[in-house]
Amino acid sequence: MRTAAALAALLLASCNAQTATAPSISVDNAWVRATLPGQTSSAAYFVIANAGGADALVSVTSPAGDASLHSSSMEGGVMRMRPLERLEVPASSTVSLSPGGTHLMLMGLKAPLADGSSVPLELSFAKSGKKQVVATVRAAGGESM
Ligand SMILES: [Cu+2]
Repeated sequence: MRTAAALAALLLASCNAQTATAPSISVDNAWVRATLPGQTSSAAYFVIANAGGADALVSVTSPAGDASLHSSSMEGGVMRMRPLERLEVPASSTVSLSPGGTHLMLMGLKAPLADGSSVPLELSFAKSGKKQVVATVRAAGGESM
């Protein structure tokens, strides 16, 4: 119930924020966690900066595997991940995907992701259209996704 209420508030906020100003989106610091032997999923992180009007990230695809947006939250001391249908990017804001928070899940990886290699991502925004991003693969500690 709390989630539904929060989502409703978010949708309302994004409607109110809608103006004639076009969004101005840039995506930086994209990286993907390197896989451990036998691991077929990973997560990608990046920072979306918006210097214009409100937009939303609606989907992501990658040739590396099946990409989907997830949110993470602590519930009773357990980290839970949930699929996210869209990620709102409010006007004049910066939205960060980072370990322990919102992330891009990569499942069914076709090949292991080695430290130093790169993974292409195609981000689709509701208003700004598609953006190509290259994420660097980094070996990172055992923190949660
Ligand atoms: Cu996830």
